Amino acid sequence: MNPDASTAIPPELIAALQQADHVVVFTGAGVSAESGIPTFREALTGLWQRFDAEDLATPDAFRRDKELVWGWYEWRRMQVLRAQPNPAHVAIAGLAQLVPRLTVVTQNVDDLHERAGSTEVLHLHGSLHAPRCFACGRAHLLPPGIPEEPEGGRRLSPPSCQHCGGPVRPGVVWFGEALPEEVLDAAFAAAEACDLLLAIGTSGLVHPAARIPWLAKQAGAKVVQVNPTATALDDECTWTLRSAAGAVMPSLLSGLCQPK
Ligand code: BV8
Ligand code: ZN
Repeated sequence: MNPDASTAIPPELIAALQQADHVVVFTGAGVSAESGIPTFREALTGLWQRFDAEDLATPDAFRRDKELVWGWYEWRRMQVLRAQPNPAHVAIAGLAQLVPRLTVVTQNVDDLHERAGSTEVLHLHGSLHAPRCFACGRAHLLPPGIPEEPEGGRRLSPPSCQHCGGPVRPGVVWFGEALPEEVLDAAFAAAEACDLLLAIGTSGLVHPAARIPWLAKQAGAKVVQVNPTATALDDECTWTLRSAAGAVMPSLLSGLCQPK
């Protein structure tokens, strides 16, 4: 049973962080929510309201209607470019200065961890900023700047690959696609080697990423969850901080800075 589902930071958690050699911070869409980036389910608003995420975030969806899918991702990329890292991203980058080693393993496709100063970041599901050709796989360089708010229905024709003329796709891992093997292996290895894993803003529904906290726990690490709502992880955690990440992560950091 989870001994402490509260927003106060248990002193034992601060002590565990002070003694940790390697911390893994595992994040989902919730860590970017306070930057104004809708979580995955919320991202289906407006034109995309009538779709399920799994209807748009798949190779078949792109084959069926590449303008609809490219329009959705360009809308999301525009939101990320307009957004700023929030106090949670900043606190996670600050935490890395206070422990011997910290690895960020994120399911998110934004670059807010990096823009907040995190340096060791593993992107399990790719990035909005790394589009590539759907046909030949070559990376595609997007024009600099923030894409204009697409007119009308937000359908956009994807650019064509300069090498083979194929359609350019978002650089994310879609449902039904394998995660990048070397990234997943590194994430699993970090989970199995760490002393403490912080799971922040994830519902823990998407596999194989959802295995990360369980691997850490099985290997003997303490697992801490930061989430305002209940998830499948609740009963597996040593501590649950029932709070928004942007509210509680700065307090965790300042607690760590107190003299031992
Ligand atoms: C694969 C990129 C095989 C795209 C994403 C085993 C069991 C069941 C299903 C499967 C399984 N194995 C595979 C599957 C199928 C599938 C899957 O997991 N389906 C789910 C829906 C059941 N998995 C796959 O298809 C994976 N591929 O397994 O391939 C294979 C192997 C070899 C060869 C070929 C194939 C690929 C999965 C990757 C999909 N791509 N993202 C894009 O972004 O468009 S996943 C996408 O959804 C996001 O990246 C995110 O990770 C995930 C969930 O989105 P959200 O719900 O928004 O976010 P999250 O879950 O993190 O929830 C938000 C949380 O934040 C909530 O709990 C909320 O309370 C909290 N919150 C809100 N505000 C705050 C907050 N917390 C803190 N502070 C706040 N302020
Ligand atoms: Zn190509």
